[in-house]
Amino acid sequence: MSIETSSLPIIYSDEVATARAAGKPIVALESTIITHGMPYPENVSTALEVEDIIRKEGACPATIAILDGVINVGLTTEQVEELAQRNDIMKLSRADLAYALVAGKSGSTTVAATMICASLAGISTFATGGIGGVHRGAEESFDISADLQELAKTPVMVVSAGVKALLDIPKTLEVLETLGVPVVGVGTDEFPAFWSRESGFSCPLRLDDPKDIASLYAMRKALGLEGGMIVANPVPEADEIPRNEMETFILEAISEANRRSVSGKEVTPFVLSRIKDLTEGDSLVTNIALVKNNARLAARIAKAL
Ligand code: PSU
Ligand code: MN
Repeated sequence: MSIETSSLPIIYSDEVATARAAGKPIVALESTIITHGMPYPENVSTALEVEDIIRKEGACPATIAILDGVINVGLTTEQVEELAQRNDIMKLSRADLAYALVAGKSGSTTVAATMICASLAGISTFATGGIGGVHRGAEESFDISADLQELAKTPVMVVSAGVKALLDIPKTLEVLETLGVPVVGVGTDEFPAFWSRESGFSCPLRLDDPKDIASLYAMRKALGLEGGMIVANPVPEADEIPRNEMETFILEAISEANRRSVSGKEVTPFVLSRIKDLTEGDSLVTNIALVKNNARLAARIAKAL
């Protein structure tokens, strides 16, 4: 533990440093999706392809992770490869981010931790797959993702395909409303359910133009409102798995998690991986498609900002 607590251990990749100096739009990307969200080698190919989509749109990608106690904003291909293959990487959120820095650990950043690091780096736009939320059965388990509180506090726009349908979607929407987090649908009146375009619940707000989304973010800042926003971008029709089809697999995966007493941070990775097996890989194909779709929109919003 040799890191001075008074100075912030943060470094930028050459690409991100150059973009910052030039005032070029930057899009943050999380790394938990690489270490805990997708299997190898799809996690690597997806991470690198998502970065390329952002570059093609004229913005700079900044994948964020903690490597040996240092916040890295922007990773090299080698660093992504290494993260994706190691199995000793912590899954970091608000509660343990500082611990990893002080203890010199390596960890991937969840939506919450990525928002914190992006905000420190002055990045306002972030693309992911789906944010964490209120788990089904939360009235017993109390399992509510720290991502929701982070959205209430940290001024970063998170582009996501709604929330994973394995969560309790109406409870998640209720908590977001309580916390004062705008949930903005793009091209839809319905809140999307990750693998499916529809959840059966409507989206509180709607804006279809990236410019308007950027204006909403600016208006919240002007009003002095803290916190971020959710930009809910449904998976493209060609890639979706319909809701009723997914529900069978979700119920099966959750009941298996309960039987095996999976809890805490392990729940989301366990259920995602079981769903992938139950769908014979189809859920992963959809997951990859929706992340790419979110990256494209995030780049457009970052440019408009
Ligand atoms: N979206 C995905 N795959 C993931 C995640 C999101 O497509 O693996 C991760 C994100 O990092 C999110 C985390 O912050 O799952 C939520 O974990 P939990 O439910 O334990 O808070
Ligand atoms: Mn949890």
